[in-house]
Amino acid sequence: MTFEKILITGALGQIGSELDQYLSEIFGRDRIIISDIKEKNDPRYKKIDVTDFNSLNFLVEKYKVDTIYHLAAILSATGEKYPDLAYRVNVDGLHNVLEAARINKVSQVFIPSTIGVFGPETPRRNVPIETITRPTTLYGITKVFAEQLGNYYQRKFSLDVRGVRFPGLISYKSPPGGGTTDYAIEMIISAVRKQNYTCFLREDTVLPMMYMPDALEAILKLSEAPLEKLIHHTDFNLTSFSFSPKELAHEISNYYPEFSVIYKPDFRQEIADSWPESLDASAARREWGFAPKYNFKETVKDMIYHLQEIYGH
Ligand code: NAD
Ligand code: AKB
Repeated sequence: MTFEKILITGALGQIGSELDQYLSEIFGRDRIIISDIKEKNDPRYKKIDVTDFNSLNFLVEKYKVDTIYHLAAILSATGEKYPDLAYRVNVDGLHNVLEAARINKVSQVFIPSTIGVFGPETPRRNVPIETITRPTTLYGITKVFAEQLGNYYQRKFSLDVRGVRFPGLISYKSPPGGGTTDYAIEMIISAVRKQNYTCFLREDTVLPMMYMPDALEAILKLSEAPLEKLIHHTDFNLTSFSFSPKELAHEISNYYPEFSVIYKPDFRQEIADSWPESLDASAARREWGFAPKYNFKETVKDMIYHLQEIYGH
C-alpha cells in the first residue's frame, strides 16, 4: 500500500517544500510527514538528520511510513565546497533511508538523481539513459552510486525504488539549494527586482532545464506507474528544454528591456562544462507517460508573472 503515510526528507528545500504542497492537495496534509535538518514550526514537521540512522528508523517505524520521497541532499556547487558533507548526506543518508525502508517494509522510495551523473566523456547532446557516467563532481559520484544502490535494493530486497535524473529545476516558491543551475532562477529574480545580474556561468553554457510544476507531476506519475511496466527504475532521463544564460537574458529582455547581465564565470563553470546540453527522455515517455507542459518561453513568462506578485511590478 502506498500514499497512506508519506515521509518527505529534505522537505524544506527547493523541491521538498513544493512537493509537500502538491501531495498535500492530492492526499491530504495529515498523510504527510515533513522532515529536514533545519527548524520549522509545523505539527507535521520532524527534525531529522538523515545521517542519523536510529532517529530515521524510529520515525519510519513509529508512523508506519509506506512511501518515502528522499530529497535530503547536498547539491553540486555546495558539494564541491564540502565534499565530506556531500558524501555523508548523499551516500550515508541514502543508505540509511533505504535500510529504514527495507526493515520497515516501506512500499516505495523515490530518490531523485540528476544530470550531474554525466561527465566530460558523456556525449554532449540527446544523451541516452545508458551511456558513460563518469562524473567529475563529488555530487555526481554520489548520485551514480545512489542510482546503483537503488537498483540493488530493488533486485536484492524487492524494495520498490524509483528515481529520475532531473535537469536544472526552475521555480519561484523556494530558493534553490546550492546547485550549478541556480543561475537561471537568480537571473529571473534579479530582472523582476529591477537589478542587473552577475552570472557565474559563461553566456554560451547550454544546460537542460525544467519548470517545477512539470517536475512535481513527473514525480507523482512515476510513483503511480505500475511496477511491471517499468524497465528502468532509478535513472530515467527527464528534460523539458535547454538554454544558455545568453538566451535566458534575451528572453527576459522581452519583459525588462533595460535588464543587463555581466558574465563572471567561477568554479561552477567547470561543473557546468562537464554536463550535457540535452537529454533523451524517451524511456520516461514510453514507460510511464512523462509529458512536460511548459516550454522555455512559457516557463519564463510564468516565473515573471509569479515573481511580480512576490516582489511587485
Ligand atoms: P535543496 O538543497 O533545495 O534541499 C535539500 C534539503 O535537504 C535542504 O532543505 C537541506 O536542509 C536538507 N538537508 C541537507 N542535509 C540534510 C541532512 N543531513 N538531513 C536532513 N536534511 C538535510 O535541494 P533540492 O533542489 O530540493 O533537491 C532535492 C533532490 O533533488 C536532491 O537529491 C537533488 O540532488 C535532486 N535534484 C535537484 C535538482 C534541482 O535543480 N533542484 C536537479 C536535479 C536533482
Ligand atoms: C545542481 O545544479 O546541482 C542541481 C542539479 C542539476 O542536480 N540543480
